[in-house]
Amino acid sequence: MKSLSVLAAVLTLAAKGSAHYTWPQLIVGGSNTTAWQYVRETNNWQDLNPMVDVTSTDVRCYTSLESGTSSTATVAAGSTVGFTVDGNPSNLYHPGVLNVYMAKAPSGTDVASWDGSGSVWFKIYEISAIANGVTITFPATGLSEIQFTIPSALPSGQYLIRTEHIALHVASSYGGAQFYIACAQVQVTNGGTGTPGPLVAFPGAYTGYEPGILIDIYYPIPTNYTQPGPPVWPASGSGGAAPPTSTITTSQVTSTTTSKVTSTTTKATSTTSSSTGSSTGTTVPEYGQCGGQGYTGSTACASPFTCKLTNQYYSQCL
Ligand SMILES: [Cu+2]
Repeated sequence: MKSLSVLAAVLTLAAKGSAHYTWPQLIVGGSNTTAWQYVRETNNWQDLNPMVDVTSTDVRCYTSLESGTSSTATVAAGSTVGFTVDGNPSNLYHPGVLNVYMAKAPSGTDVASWDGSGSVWFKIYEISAIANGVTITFPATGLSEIQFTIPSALPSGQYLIRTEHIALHVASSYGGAQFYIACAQVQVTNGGTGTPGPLVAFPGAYTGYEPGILIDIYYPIPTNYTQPGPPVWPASGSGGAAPPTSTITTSQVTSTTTSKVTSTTTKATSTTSSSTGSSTGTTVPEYGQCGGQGYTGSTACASPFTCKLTNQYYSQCL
């Protein structure tokens, strides 16, 4: 009972969410650009809070309280770009899924003065969930940046690139899914002759009732997952790098096969130790992630903090 009440308290804190994240930096040519230089400053640039109303215009770029413009970066079709995650901690620590969309500014319209309205958005990249009938895992969890390819078939021109992480930890009631959104402005050069699609509008693409948005990811554990939004363009998937599914090891899956949220309190150590620690030489600062299913970073907290379990997907240095 004691462990259950402690866990409930932790989950309540997590749901209130004093710490979330944003996408301030566009990554161009492998380098991080200045925060909010090419990414439109979002409403949550200071408080980091998510957008939760998919019927709001803010589901587009989340800029209603800001200027909604930035500088425009030049990127070549076929090149790799990305976004960094900033927050407390600076990674996608909530379990959830990721989509990246683009939209072409109408000819004659400077993308810096374009709001992205209309059925103009197509998806170029996604990191979905993996449900195998026993467990569900979220490979995007814990990423401190994402990188993806501008499709080489994309025609040259000015575009918005919209990234969204849909956090699903409290998504079992309508409006519970948390959208972490940002839009960057780019000028695509050396483009191709493709016709991107299917096209969707924001708002419009989501009702909030999609099975991948209105979902209890904990119990009963979903046996399948449907990624929100249209399929990735181009259909071959050549437009995006493969999702980091290879980081899900057999031992991690095995270690969670019997888990329910209410029974994982004593499993923090086994879950984190089964992660493939890629940076075990470093210590994690206060509030940083130190464990969880799919997490591959350091599990050692900086003194005097210790690694505390939030849920099967997230342990934090406190
Ligand atoms: Cu949060």
